[in-house]
Amino acid sequence: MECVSRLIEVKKTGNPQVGFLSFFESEKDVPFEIKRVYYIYDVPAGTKRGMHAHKTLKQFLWCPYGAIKIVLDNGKEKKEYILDSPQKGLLIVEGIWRDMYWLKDNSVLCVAASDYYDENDYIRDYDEFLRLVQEAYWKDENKL
Ligand code: T46
Repeated sequence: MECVSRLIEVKKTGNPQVGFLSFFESEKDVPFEIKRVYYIYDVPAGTKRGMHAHKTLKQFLWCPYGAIKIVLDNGKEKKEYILDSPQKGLLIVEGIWRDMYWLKDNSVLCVAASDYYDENDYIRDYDEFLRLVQEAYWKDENKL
């Protein structure tokens, strides 16, 4: 599976009478082994989070409730996604700066990650991120 940041449709089963169930599987629907899951909640509308990139981490984001705008930036171009449906998942590969904007109160952001938490994997300084892009720290240019 090509490792490019992109939307991935999450499968669903069910019907309006009993409701729906959505699911995805590690290394099948999401192109990495999932080692960690976390979620962000009770966030007021208008909040901006993120503002960092990862050296190696790949992540899969979905919003089961509410609406969240995600802006991805590979240091050369930016692309915007709205996660506003439980069927929309967003794959973010390594070397991508991300900003997340809560569009509605209490929107929930869920994340499946390719590795355990490690603060050393974060790049939280945008100038440092741009420098690493210029130095081709990520060998394959991370397309959006
Ligand atoms: C990302 C976006 C989508 C932990 O202790 N363990 C964890 O697994 C995580 C994810 C975070 N933390 C700590 C680190 C910080 O002290 O929780 C605090 C808040 O993290 P941060 O400010 O990085 O949160 P966001 O919402 O800006 O970013 C998070 C993830 O950290 C990040 O990897 O890509 O969600």
